[in-house]
Amino acid sequence: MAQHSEAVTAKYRLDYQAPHYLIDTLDLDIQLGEEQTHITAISRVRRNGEHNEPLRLDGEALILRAIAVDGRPFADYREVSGGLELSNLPAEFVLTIETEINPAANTALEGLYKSGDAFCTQCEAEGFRRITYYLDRPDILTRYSTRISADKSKYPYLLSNGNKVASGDLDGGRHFVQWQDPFPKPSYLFALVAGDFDVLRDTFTTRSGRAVALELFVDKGNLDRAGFAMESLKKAMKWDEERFGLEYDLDIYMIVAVDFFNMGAMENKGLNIFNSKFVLANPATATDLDYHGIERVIAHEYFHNWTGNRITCRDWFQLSLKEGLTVFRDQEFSSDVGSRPVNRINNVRTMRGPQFAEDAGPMAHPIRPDVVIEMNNFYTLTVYEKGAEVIRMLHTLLGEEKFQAGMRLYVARHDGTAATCEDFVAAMEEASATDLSRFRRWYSQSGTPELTVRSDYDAARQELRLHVTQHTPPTLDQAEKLPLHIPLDIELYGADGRVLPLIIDGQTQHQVLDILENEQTLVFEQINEPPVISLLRDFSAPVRLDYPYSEAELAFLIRHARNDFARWDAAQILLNQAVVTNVARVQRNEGIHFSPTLLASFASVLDDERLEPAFKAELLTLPGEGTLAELFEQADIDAIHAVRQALQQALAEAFGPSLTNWHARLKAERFEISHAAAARRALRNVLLGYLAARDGVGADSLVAAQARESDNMTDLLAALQVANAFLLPCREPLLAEFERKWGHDGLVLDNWLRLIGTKPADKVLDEIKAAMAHPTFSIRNPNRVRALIGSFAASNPVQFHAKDGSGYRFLTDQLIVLNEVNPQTASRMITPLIQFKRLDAGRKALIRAELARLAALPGLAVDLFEKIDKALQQS
Ligand code: B3K
Ligand code: ZN
Repeated sequence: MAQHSEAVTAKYRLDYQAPHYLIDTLDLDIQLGEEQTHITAISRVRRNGEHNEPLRLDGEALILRAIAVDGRPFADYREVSGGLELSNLPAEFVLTIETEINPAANTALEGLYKSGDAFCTQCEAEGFRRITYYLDRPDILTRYSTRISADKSKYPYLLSNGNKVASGDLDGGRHFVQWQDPFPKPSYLFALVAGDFDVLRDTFTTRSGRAVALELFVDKGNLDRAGFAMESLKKAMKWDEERFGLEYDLDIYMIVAVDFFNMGAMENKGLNIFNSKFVLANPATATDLDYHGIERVIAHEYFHNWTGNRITCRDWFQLSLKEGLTVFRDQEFSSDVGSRPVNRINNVRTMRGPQFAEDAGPMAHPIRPDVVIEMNNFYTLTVYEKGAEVIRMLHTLLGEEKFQAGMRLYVARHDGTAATCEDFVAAMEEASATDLSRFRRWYSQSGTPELTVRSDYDAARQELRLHVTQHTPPTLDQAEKLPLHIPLDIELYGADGRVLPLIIDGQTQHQVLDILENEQTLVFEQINEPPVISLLRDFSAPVRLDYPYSEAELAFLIRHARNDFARWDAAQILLNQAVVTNVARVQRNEGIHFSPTLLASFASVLDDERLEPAFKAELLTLPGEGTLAELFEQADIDAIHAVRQALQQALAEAFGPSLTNWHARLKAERFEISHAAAARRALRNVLLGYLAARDGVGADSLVAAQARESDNMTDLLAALQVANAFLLPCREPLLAEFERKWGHDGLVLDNWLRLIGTKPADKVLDEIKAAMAHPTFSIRNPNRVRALIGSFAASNPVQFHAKDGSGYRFLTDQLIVLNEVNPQTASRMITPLIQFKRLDAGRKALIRAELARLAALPGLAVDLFEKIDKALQQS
């Protein structure tokens, strides 16, 4: 996170060069002090090949104290921008570098910093260079030995990667611990933690019979919130053995929860560091969604031990090699241990909402980017979520068995190395004997493809012809687009709901068809009635689908499709069509109107006794306003909001007495953590929203009662969300009660901050500013900032996009502060200001003025510079 005043340099994927030097071992001696931490780094360095190149080490915000080569002071170096350059070195040597840093002043939360009373690190992507001068790139694999010393009473636990090999007391009330990591690793996986914690201990026995010690470190007093994370870890370890045949490799696995963290968690070898949000939970403090997040993130970081740590990335352009694959793995885990359709639906929601918006916006990039200024800007929905969709397409094309054969080949070939995306695809291709040449374009092409399908049924020939065209609109980073290999999963239904066989050229087809060209016609034979077509089942490719479904066909699919996802998807299309039609009506000053087919379809969903409650809850959850905005070339924020509200009310009325009956049938039971119990809560809380939509005043006492009588955070928060969304009279007293009870607890208070940030009312900025003065709020804590300011910008569209520009101005003011405090958090929060393509001219002009204000900041961080620069290039 260099400042922009230091030259901004873009790096290009194709410029990759093997390192000039290699580092075999690194011995670190870290003497911790809040304002002065002293680091001695001793590395065994080896020249890589024959050359006379200098050794260029990365370093940022370091004070250099001494350099020695082979034990003698070394003078042949110079400080260059972003590091040190050492010349005239022998072919092999021992390099000793002493540096000093100030962890207490590090509010960027990158490198070594203080989180509350503890020290911790975050080195991915390029944070290690803020600890010592080093070859801070992922293809330098080194054996680490780390000696940490600190005040013993304040920091009784001193942790690092690998195994503890020595410890002891020192003079002056200090002590030390020495760690040895047997696995060579890149610097981004280095970790250190020092502090006083409560520890939850357990063990896991691997399938080959090795006992692994599991240790979970939490702030004192939080042990009662650690159990679920530990159970999730053991579940993930077992699942990875069973489904992927991958076993843990060290004798100890540690997780530390900290309050100040820029993202979710970090997979450092043997010592994961977690945002406490993804560890701490008990029924009184965490919602079902929080529990799900913990299970998922704990698993994700664990899965990185193989896909990320044992096999890492050659360079950062290959980030999706570990992230896309690991997200795919965590999605499969969640689906195997929970509901597959519900997980798929939520992953697809992320794709169609924020990922499609990113892919259409100024930061559009392929899952393997070609050019990067600030690497931290590329931990994106595209690299992670679309990256996982690309892996999923491989899985769909090859099937589980061949996919796993590909995984085995990939691991066998690349274990212990830094690999590329191409290495992964090549292993999949070879192990499955499948031609993936065109498929590879998913790695190099950005933007969301549009798949247009038109059908014609020929009764005389008993043929159904599907005309399929694909087209990827140009993106800011790439004008020309090529046809991709798109797996299209389809099913055909007869009028009675029967599945019709797919026969092409006399051959029965598998239901996943290969679309490879810009235009293709598929001819299905022996079709003796005009069928209903279920297209892109399970979202078999990350594309936008254009097919002119009639309402009757969609109603049919909601009822008859065999696949739950397809039923949900048909319901979404039906809703989307209604929203698009009605937004146009509002713009023509005509009344909003929903068709009887739509209303009846949803009414029968509610009444359907066979539907799983969790799935029913998803079917009845309306798409968010951000996702709806993606349906329009130009999105009318206010009209979309009005139509969505009217839709919820119309559905609530269409449900008739069933709504109250179902709500009553699902009445609250004693809290239990299980998927079945969470499903009932989810459905009941969706219905509570409809009850408020139908009759706000009437629902007020029901909502207040639920809030006051609930024995768990899920039901309490659901009631508060309804009170907030419909501005019910009980909103104010309930929020005040919540603050009185939880005001001291940042993680729980985040829910309160989010309610304020998303309050759909004109004076919301006053309330947000008041909340910023709450003693538990701190601009230095990314969780607090995201909960209050981030939720306003991302999830309060009408207020954020207020026509007077007040929302834009407020966010910009906060970004100016965050630019100094924490550029990574600033850069994540700027998203709603740079994705303005779908807005009207007036709002665009207001946003441009704010971006210009930011661009002119002295000391603008490169993180923000990169995004603003691109945003201003949009038309
Ligand atoms: N690998 C980390 C993310 C690091 C982000 C650096 N800005 C967490 C994860 O994806 O598992
Ligand atoms: Zn990850």
